[in-house]
Amino acid sequence: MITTVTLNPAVDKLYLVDGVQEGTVMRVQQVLNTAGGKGLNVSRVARQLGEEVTALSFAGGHNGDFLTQGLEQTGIRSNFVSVPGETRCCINIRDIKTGRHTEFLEPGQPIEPAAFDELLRRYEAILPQSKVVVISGSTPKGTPADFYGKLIRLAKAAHVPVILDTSGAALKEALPANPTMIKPNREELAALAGIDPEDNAAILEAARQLCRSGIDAVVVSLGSEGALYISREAALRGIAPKIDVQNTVGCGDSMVAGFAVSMAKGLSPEDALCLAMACGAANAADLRTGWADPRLIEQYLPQCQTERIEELCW
Ligand code: TA6
Repeated sequence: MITTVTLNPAVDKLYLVDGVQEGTVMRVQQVLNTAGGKGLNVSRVARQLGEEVTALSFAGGHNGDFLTQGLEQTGIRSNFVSVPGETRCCINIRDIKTGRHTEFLEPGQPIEPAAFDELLRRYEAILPQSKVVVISGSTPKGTPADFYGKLIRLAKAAHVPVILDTSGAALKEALPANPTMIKPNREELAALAGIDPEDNAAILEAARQLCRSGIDAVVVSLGSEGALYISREAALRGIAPKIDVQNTVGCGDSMVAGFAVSMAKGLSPEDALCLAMACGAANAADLRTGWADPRLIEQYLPQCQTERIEELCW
């Protein structure tokens, strides 16, 4: 079983708008609501890949009910701590004319200490049945300092590998706990390391430095350019298939799901990177957020390639 932790879940709202014009009134052509926040997207795609998944999270109000019901319909075990207030919404506007996406991410309601204690209790209870833990997304107000660090240390003490996908202060604070894998995108890694996001050599070196400091693997997602997989043993560049992009939101989460399933199955770094890219491509080819149709994954998998990289050639 894969266990996901989402401290800041959301109802993801996708708005399709025919020509976004700032400062005007616009009619939305179509709305798609999905159970979201990064970890819930990971949960859905890991389930689509055939894994048993338990999603640990917080749920409040009508939005919280929408999340738990939405997940259960897809066969994911939702283990949500009830909290007062309303779970947040995140809005993703796709301009039909340009294909560009604009996102508005609400901060999420503050969470009380007792709810964190309850989530921790449930986490410790399901850890022994977990093959992999995935911790994803931003942290809501009220998150105890080093909460991600604590989750990582508990998993590692139980010999369960942990993937951490977060950014900013939450990422920086959790790094000393040495998650098994992290998956920053180019900008997130550059912000962490204080480097230019366009400087490929610096990106590579920053990923290598993180591996030297104790993280087993650093995956840098590069959008349509694919991804890098850096560990102490391997430095790989993944080349993603060319597709007709419908929705870029949730591609990183879909990649994380691919890696989580690969870890659970013990796949090689090359195969894991290909599966992750195929999941990301399947998400991008679909309007739904955090949705990777297994038929598309199968179609894209043979089109994914990896190559070993040397410092000078990337
Ligand atoms: O990765 C996409 C996404 O998961 C959206 O579904 C949206 O809910 C958002 O990211 C949340 O990100 P955050 O970092 O605030 O947890």
